[in-house]
Amino acid sequence: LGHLPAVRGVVVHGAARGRELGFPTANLAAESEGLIPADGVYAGWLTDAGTRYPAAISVGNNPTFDGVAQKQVEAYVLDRDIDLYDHVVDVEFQEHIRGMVAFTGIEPLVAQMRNDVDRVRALLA
Ligand code: FMN
Repeated sequence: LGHLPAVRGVVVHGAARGRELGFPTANLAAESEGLIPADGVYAGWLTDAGTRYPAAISVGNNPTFDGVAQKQVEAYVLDRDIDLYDHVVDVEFQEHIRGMVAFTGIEPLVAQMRNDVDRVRALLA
Protein backbone atom coordinates (compact mmCIF):
# COMPACT_ATOMS: atom_id res chain seq x y z
CA LEU A 1 0.00 0.00 0.00
CA GLY A 2 3.02 2.22 0.30
CA HIS A 3 2.09 3.95 3.51
CA LEU A 4 1.45 3.11 7.12
CA PRO A 5 -2.00 2.93 8.73
CA ALA A 6 -2.64 6.28 10.39
CA VAL A 7 -5.16 8.35 12.29
CA ARG A 8 -5.51 12.11 12.44
CA GLY A 9 -7.08 13.83 15.41
CA VAL A 10 -6.96 16.68 17.85
CA VAL A 11 -4.98 16.12 21.06
CA VAL A 12 -7.26 16.29 24.10
CA HIS A 13 -6.77 16.03 27.83
CA GLY A 14 -6.73 12.46 29.14
CA ALA A 15 -6.78 11.30 32.74
CA ALA A 16 -3.45 13.19 33.13
CA ARG A 17 -1.96 10.10 34.71
CA GLY A 18 0.68 9.66 32.07
CA ARG A 19 2.95 12.35 33.43
CA GLU A 20 2.92 10.70 36.87
CA LEU A 21 3.83 7.39 35.29
CA GLY A 22 6.79 9.06 33.57
CA PHE A 23 5.31 8.69 30.11
CA PRO A 24 3.08 11.64 29.24
CA THR A 25 0.92 10.81 26.25
CA ALA A 26 -0.89 12.79 23.61
CA ASN A 27 -4.47 11.48 23.68
CA LEU A 28 -6.36 11.71 20.42
CA ALA A 29 -10.01 12.77 20.48
CA ALA A 30 -12.47 9.93 20.02
CA GLU A 31 -13.77 11.37 16.77
CA SER A 32 -10.45 11.05 14.99
CA GLU A 33 -10.35 10.09 11.33
CA GLY A 34 -8.53 7.10 9.95
CA LEU A 35 -8.32 3.44 10.74
CA ILE A 36 -7.47 2.58 14.34
CA PRO A 37 -5.71 -0.80 14.51
CA ALA A 38 -6.36 -3.57 17.05
CA ASP A 39 -5.79 -2.87 20.73
CA GLY A 40 -2.15 -3.05 21.73
CA VAL A 41 1.15 -1.22 21.78
CA TYR A 42 2.84 -0.01 18.60
CA ALA A 43 6.05 1.56 17.42
CA GLY A 44 5.18 4.48 15.18
CA TRP A 45 5.29 8.18 14.54
CA LEU A 46 3.51 11.33 15.58
CA THR A 47 3.57 14.25 13.18
CA ASP A 48 2.90 17.75 14.46
CA ALA A 49 3.13 20.78 12.22
CA GLY A 50 5.31 18.99 9.70
CA THR A 51 7.71 17.43 12.20
CA ARG A 52 7.65 13.65 12.60
CA TYR A 53 8.60 12.28 16.00
CA PRO A 54 9.21 8.64 16.98
CA ALA A 55 6.50 7.44 19.37
CA ALA A 56 5.33 4.53 21.51
CA ILE A 57 1.59 4.24 20.91
CA SER A 58 -1.09 2.62 23.01
CA VAL A 59 -4.49 1.61 21.59
CA GLY A 60 -7.15 0.41 24.00
CA ASN A 61 -9.12 1.35 27.05
CA ASN A 62 -6.31 1.28 29.64
CA PRO A 63 -7.60 -1.83 31.42
CA THR A 64 -5.11 -1.41 34.30
CA PHE A 65 -7.24 1.51 35.44
CA ASP A 66 -10.89 0.47 35.38
CA GLY A 67 -11.30 3.54 33.34
CA VAL A 68 -12.37 4.59 29.96
CA ALA A 69 -15.14 2.89 28.05
CA GLN A 70 -13.87 4.29 24.78
CA LYS A 71 -10.97 2.89 22.87
CA GLN A 72 -8.15 5.42 23.09
CA VAL A 73 -5.18 6.23 20.94
CA GLU A 74 -2.34 7.67 23.02
CA ALA A 75 1.15 8.48 21.79
CA TYR A 76 4.22 8.94 23.95
CA VAL A 77 6.75 10.96 21.98
CA LEU A 78 10.21 9.61 22.82
CA ASP A 79 12.58 11.75 24.85
CA ARG A 80 10.78 15.03 24.35
CA ASP A 81 8.37 17.12 26.33
CA ILE A 82 6.24 18.95 23.81
CA ASP A 83 2.89 20.55 24.45
CA LEU A 84 0.51 19.14 21.89
CA TYR A 85 -2.83 20.05 23.43
CA ASP A 86 -5.34 21.20 20.81
CA HIS A 87 -2.95 20.41 17.98
CA VAL A 88 -4.18 18.26 15.11
CA VAL A 89 -1.64 15.48 14.78
CA ASP A 90 -1.12 12.42 12.63
CA VAL A 91 -0.27 9.14 14.31
CA GLU A 92 1.17 6.37 12.13
CA PHE A 93 1.41 2.75 13.21
CA GLN A 94 4.56 1.01 12.02
CA GLU A 95 4.89 -2.14 14.07
CA HIS A 96 2.76 -3.99 16.59
CA ILE A 97 4.75 -4.76 19.73
CA ARG A 98 2.30 -6.52 22.04
CA GLY A 99 -1.32 -6.66 23.19
CA MET A 100 -2.98 -4.52 25.86
CA VAL A 101 -2.57 -5.96 29.35
CA ALA A 102 -4.55 -5.37 32.54
CA PHE A 103 -1.68 -5.09 35.00
CA THR A 104 -2.17 -5.66 38.74
CA GLY A 105 -0.79 -2.24 39.53
CA ILE A 106 1.19 0.76 38.42
CA GLU A 107 4.66 -0.71 39.01
CA PRO A 108 4.41 -3.61 36.57
CA LEU A 109 2.76 -1.31 34.02
CA VAL A 110 5.58 1.23 34.27
CA ALA A 111 8.23 -1.50 34.06
CA GLN A 112 6.58 -2.80 30.89
CA MET A 113 6.28 0.70 29.42
CA ARG A 114 10.03 1.23 29.93
CA ASN A 115 10.64 -1.98 28.08
CA ASP A 116 8.22 -0.95 25.30
CA VAL A 117 9.97 2.39 24.87
CA ASP A 118 13.37 0.69 24.61
CA ARG A 119 12.01 -1.60 21.91
CA VAL A 120 10.39 1.28 20.05
CA ARG A 121 13.64 3.23 20.15
CA ALA A 122 15.55 0.28 18.70
CA LEU A 123 12.92 -0.43 16.05
CA LEU A 124 12.71 3.14 14.80
CA ALA A 125 16.43 3.95 14.95
N1 FMN B 1 -2.41 0.77 29.75
C1 FMN B 1 -2.79 -0.44 30.21
O1 FMN B 1 -3.75 -0.53 30.96
N2 FMN B 1 -2.14 -1.59 29.82
C2 FMN B 1 -1.07 -1.57 29.00
O2 FMN B 1 -0.54 -2.64 28.66
C3 FMN B 1 -0.59 -0.30 28.54
N3 FMN B 1 0.51 -0.21 27.77
C4 FMN B 1 0.97 1.02 27.39
C5 FMN B 1 2.16 1.11 26.66
C6 FMN B 1 2.65 2.35 26.27
C7 FMN B 1 3.94 2.43 25.51
C8 FMN B 1 1.92 3.54 26.60
C9 FMN B 1 2.42 4.89 26.17
C10 FMN B 1 0.75 3.44 27.31
C11 FMN B 1 0.26 2.20 27.73
N4 FMN B 1 -0.92 2.09 28.48
C12 FMN B 1 -1.32 0.87 28.94
C13 FMN B 1 -1.76 3.27 28.72
C14 FMN B 1 -1.54 3.91 30.06
O3 FMN B 1 -2.36 3.29 31.00
C15 FMN B 1 -1.92 5.40 29.91
O4 FMN B 1 -1.05 6.02 29.02
C16 FMN B 1 -1.87 6.09 31.24
O5 FMN B 1 -2.85 5.57 32.09
C17 FMN B 1 -2.08 7.59 31.09
O6 FMN B 1 -3.36 7.86 30.62
P1 FMN B 1 -3.82 9.37 30.37
O7 FMN B 1 -3.03 9.89 29.21
O8 FMN B 1 -5.29 9.26 30.06
O9 FMN B 1 -3.51 10.12 31.62
